[in-house]
Amino acid sequence: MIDYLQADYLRPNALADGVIESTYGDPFLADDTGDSLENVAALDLDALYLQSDETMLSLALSIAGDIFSNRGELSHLHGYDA
Ligand SMILES: [Ca+2]
Repeated sequence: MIDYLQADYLRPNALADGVIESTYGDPFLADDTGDSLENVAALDLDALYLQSDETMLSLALSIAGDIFSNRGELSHLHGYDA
């Protein structure tokens, strides 16, 4: 039996809440919008943010569309245009 639930995982200090915190600063990468695969806005990367410390690398991204508007089609929402 793998006892992964008892592992002492590192956890971020701030839980993801859908808001890109100011601590991320300026985007590491900014991308044009309107250039996604099959014009699916939920796949259209707008910006990628990174921050790190001694133990963690965190990333956040903004996309042009509403990823939740594509419920039922989420099986293909794993590619980005960057
Ligand atoms: Ca884009």
